[in-house]
Amino acid sequence: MRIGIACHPTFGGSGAVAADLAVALAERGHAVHVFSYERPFRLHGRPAEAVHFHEVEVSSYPLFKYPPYDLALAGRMIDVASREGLDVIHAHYAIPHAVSAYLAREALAEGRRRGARPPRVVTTLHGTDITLVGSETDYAALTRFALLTSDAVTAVSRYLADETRRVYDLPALDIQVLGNFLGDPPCCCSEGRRAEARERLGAGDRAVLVHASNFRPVKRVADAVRVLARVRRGRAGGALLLMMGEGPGRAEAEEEARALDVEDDVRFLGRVGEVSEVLAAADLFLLPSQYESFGLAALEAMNCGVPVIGTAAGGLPEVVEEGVSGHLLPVGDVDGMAARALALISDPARLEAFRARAREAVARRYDRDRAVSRYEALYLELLGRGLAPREA
Ligand code: GMT
Repeated sequence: MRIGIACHPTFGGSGAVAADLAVALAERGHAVHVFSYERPFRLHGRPAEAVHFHEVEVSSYPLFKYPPYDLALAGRMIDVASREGLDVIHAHYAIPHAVSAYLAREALAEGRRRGARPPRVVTTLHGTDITLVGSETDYAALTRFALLTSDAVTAVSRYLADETRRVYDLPALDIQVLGNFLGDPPCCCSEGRRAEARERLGAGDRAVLVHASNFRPVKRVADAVRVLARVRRGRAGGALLLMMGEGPGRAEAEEEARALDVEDDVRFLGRVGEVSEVLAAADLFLLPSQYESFGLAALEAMNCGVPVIGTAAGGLPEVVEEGVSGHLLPVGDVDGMAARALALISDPARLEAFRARAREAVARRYDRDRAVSRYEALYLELLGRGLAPREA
């Protein structure tokens, strides 16, 4: 198949999943074209011929105070589809990708008279494209339209599928739940790797807690600092919190660390290209989010055998099993999170059991090959189905 994938290129789960899917599909022999305004970070270091990357350039004509990226993206899709004959355009994160893909498909449908077949549009919802950006702004009507006119819609969790139907009042909308997966995840579980990482990161005797996110308000990063302060107080050897990522919540988290007098035990590492190099040192992963549609960061931690202390919100309970691969507490319950964390790290046998079960859950439920096959099957089904009902 000839597959186009549109995604946000920045650090973040949707771009990571889209790029990993692109690589996996290319490995299976498909011609894969990725569209974005810059090369997604997960494609860095991949040979250019493995996945064709198309940078979307936005015209800077002086008339445009806001150059129209969405139209430029649609135009690039049309251009590539006209030359390469795309079978499918897969939009990751509804805004603006699903709308641009719709425009491209409609424009290309015009070319059918000359024998070309317009691509099928698959939209994958990742979370805030529905729960925040899509539903609470002027984008809502267009997001709803994009959902209705996509040839297939997928969501990364049951929670997100249900939430989409509820928010947009589309109770019968067909949404396939296709969970995320990890692209060629490195192994970070050996004792040697753990000792090396703890030494490199200066952990000493301290328990190591790790957080990774884009530090947006929904992540509640200051709660991670509050949990660290409580764990540190409750444990003789102390505790260290390693914060990976950047974003608007960083200043608040730094302020909280100062206010709680734990600055020496909270380290902000900024964006980290290979998170497993930090996760290798971790005892626990903290994800105190307001909600997560899925929580790819939790999956990465579990893959490294790091149990998750998080919130029972959104789709996170579909990924982290309470009492098995971690503990999920009510949003904001930092005392509860700290108590669970302390109980786990002070019981090495129990911690080890959680570690093993976290790794096992990733291998059993989030297998890369199986996840990629499900997307592949969806594309094939759409192509075999003939024209979408709307066009029949
Ligand atoms: O919306 C965001 O904060 C970013 C978005 C992304 O692009 O990383 O995250 C969402 O998609 C991820 C990949 O499917 C999920 O793992 C995250 O849970 C989800 N974020 C939220 O729901 C807050």
